[in-house]
Amino acid sequence: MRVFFIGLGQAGGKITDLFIADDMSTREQRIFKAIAVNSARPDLLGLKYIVPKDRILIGETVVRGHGVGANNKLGAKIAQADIDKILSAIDMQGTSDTDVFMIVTAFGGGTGSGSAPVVAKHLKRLYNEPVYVLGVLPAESEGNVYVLNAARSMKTLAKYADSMILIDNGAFLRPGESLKSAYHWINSEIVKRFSILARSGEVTVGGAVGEMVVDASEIAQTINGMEICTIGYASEELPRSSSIRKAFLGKEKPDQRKSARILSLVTRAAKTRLLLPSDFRLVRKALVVVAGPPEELSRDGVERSREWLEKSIAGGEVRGGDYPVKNSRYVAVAVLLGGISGVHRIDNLFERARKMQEAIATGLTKEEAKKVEKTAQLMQFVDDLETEEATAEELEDLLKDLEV
Ligand SMILES: Nc1nc2c(ncn2[C@@H]2O[C@H](COP(=O)(O)OP(=O)(O)O)[C@@H](O)[C@H]2O)c(=O)[nH]1
Ligand SMILES: [Mg+2]
Repeated sequence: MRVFFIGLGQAGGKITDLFIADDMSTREQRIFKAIAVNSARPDLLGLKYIVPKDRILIGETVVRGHGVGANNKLGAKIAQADIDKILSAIDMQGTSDTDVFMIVTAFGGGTGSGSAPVVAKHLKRLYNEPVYVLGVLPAESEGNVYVLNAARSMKTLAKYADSMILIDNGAFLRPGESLKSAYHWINSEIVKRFSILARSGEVTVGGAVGEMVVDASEIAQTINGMEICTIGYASEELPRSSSIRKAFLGKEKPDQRKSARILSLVTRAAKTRLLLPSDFRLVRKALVVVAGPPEELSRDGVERSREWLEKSIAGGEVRGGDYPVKNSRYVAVAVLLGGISGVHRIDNLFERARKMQEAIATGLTKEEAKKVEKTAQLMQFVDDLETEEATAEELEDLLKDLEV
């Protein structure tokens, strides 16, 4: 799948930069194009792989290269004012070989979250290709201004974008790890996962063509019209081959082993390794891509994984394919889930955004609103008291502590 990335704001730009780095690092033909758009000049200067002519500064007459802070209403306005600058930068690179547009942004900030709906609207107006969004949600620990930004941006994007692939910034934070120090590996994780999906079907050199490739239309069939999507991933390092190991494994049926490995990776990816934590069973469609050295790929493994997903998810529409990578020492699977419902994180985000908006409307200052919200937020970590009648065992339990 040939992708034109439009990286908006700081996080969007950094993630897009990594997609281009990833594209340059493979021996395959280049399949990614990109521009980066920002109202903050220093953020654009920090990019490494997107060439300077493809870094677009917007809102210069208004904020003079200093950014819009976390004001995404201003972000939307300056994107609208400079939309021609953005569109012509896309047009100059050429879009005749583009299968999809991918807007990449964090939802919490000002520039990216504000400009994303504006850019999506105009891309839909001008092009026939699908317009997707890779969007980073603020972590649960981040402030309410970010949360309100995210809610506004996502609500508006739902009108224009064909689908949103979501990442929760807090999803894999290890205890004690700061969010800032995790940015780089979160970004790499996003790029690694989406690249596997995009590259299956584009392998052209090296002779290793996938047995079952996944093309842009299959990805489209999985996520088009699905508001909320995400990606799961799991991988296993292959043991180094040695004559000793071969002697030990001599009696095993290798095909069965390959197939079982793939099924177990797919199960892990879907159950516990989603970029947006959610219940994989409440999903309408799915697509599996297995990447690894050609000799470790297994059609049977992909088929069994598809069957397992078909049985497990609510919708039951599942596609699958592979992506041979010569000399790779890993087998990895990426699972794209389309049409997720009942996501606690999203409901919680819109609830917090509503409260924040109400607080602002009732005339509280930002500081006061923050205090109100902080208390509400802290409360949620404390258990409620049981107000129902106690059962005999509960009562006994409670009396134990009393030492009477
Ligand atoms: N995953 C990730 N999140 C980031 C990164 N930089 C900032 N963020 C998050 O993005 C949000 C702020 O958006 P940012 O892109 O800085 O704002 P903008 O430049 O105004 O669009 C917050 O939720 C941050 O936690 C990054 O490099 N990676
Ligand atoms: Mg920032």
